[in-house]
Amino acid sequence: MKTLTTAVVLYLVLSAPAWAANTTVTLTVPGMHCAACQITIKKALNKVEGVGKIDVSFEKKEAVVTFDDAKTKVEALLEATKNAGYPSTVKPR
Ligand SMILES: [Cu+2]
Repeated sequence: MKTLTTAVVLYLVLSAPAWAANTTVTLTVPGMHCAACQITIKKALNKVEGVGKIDVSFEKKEAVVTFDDAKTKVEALLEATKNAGYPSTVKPR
């Protein structure tokens, strides 16, 4: 049952709201370990449509991304870092 609950929560979190707004998420990127990784990740996220501010910290292994949720969604951000070679997850608030 726990898996089902998680799936429902994820669905609610990830499903697009009826209004458009800038959303900020913090992505945890465990594979990021130096300034070069930081740049690669930032570039990858920059290519995603609707992405605004990107703050990547290799020290924290985190990327804080602000995006227009009418144009993109969290999955696209996760996909972008994964395709760049850095799988990431959403850090719970
Ligand atoms: Cu590196």
